[in-house]
Amino acid sequence: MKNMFDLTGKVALVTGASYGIGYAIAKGFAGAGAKIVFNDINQELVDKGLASYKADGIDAKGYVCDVTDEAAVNELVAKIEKEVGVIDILVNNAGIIKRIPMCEMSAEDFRKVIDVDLNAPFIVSKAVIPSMIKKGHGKIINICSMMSELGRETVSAYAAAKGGLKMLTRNICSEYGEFNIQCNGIGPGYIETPQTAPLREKQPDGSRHPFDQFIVAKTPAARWGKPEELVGPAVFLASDASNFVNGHVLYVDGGILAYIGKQP
Ligand code: NAP
Ligand code: GCO
Repeated sequence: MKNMFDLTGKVALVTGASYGIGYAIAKGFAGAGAKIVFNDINQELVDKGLASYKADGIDAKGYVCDVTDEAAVNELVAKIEKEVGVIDILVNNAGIIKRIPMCEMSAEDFRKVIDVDLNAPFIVSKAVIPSMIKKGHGKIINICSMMSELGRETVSAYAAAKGGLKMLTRNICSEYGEFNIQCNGIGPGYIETPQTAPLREKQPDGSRHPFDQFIVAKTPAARWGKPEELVGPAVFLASDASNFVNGHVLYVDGGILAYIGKQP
């Protein structure tokens, strides 16, 4: 069983992995034996990530790269292949969210979210697939969302992107499965990271944020998830244990998608 989940000898690129979900997944991959490579949008974040990986005893390599810049991504992949090796596992994790009511959102802001959360996974996947085909195997994991399935107020761009990312996942599966490339998604529920910090802020009177209370009532586990709880599913989808799993989105949500919500 252990060999089935072993990532020894594999090169894993996790985008936007200086902290948050990407960092937790990369740390978990390292624990399973993978060589970790990550990028982030600026040197300060890359340095912050490198310090964290080092403190955790992980010899990661970090690069500055904006995942929406196709030329920069192609240069990044070529540099990784030269300095580390062919990428065996790609996690399209980098992402942003803008919480703005749709009719107040500018088209520019809408496009920015689509660019990072949907166009970038296309760009990075397109950059790594040719070498995966030559090598005879590859794993691509797209970090989707509850919003790949559900909408809510103020997240129109994010939901459109994450819904598209679910279908991009299925299409990469369809187009490249014959080359022994498995492309799956992970759909985290509500996870405690900087991205969701505004939704969990204590109120001036010390009470919990209304959205925090709402999510706890909507989640059978009655709590937010932790980034570390995505590691097991990610290692599964990155390992030989999932060689016949393709085009699937694995929701790691404490049961939200199965539950109507606790009666007030
Ligand atoms: P996060 O804390 O905001 O981290 C996202 C990372 O991506 C940051 O390091 C960010 O750098 C980086 N990034 C953003 N734009 C980038 C770009 N253009 N190029 C390179 N790196 C870029 O987010 P998170 O909560 O860890 O979420 C990670 C992924 O999980 C995202 O795709 C998110 O949509 C998804 N997700 C999160 C949750 C949740 O509850 N937290 C649930 C479901 C899905 P900066 O600091 O410069 O922005
Ligand atoms: C929001 C949250 C969510 C989470 C995640 C849920 O504003 O609703 O940010 O979108 O980030 O995507 O799966």
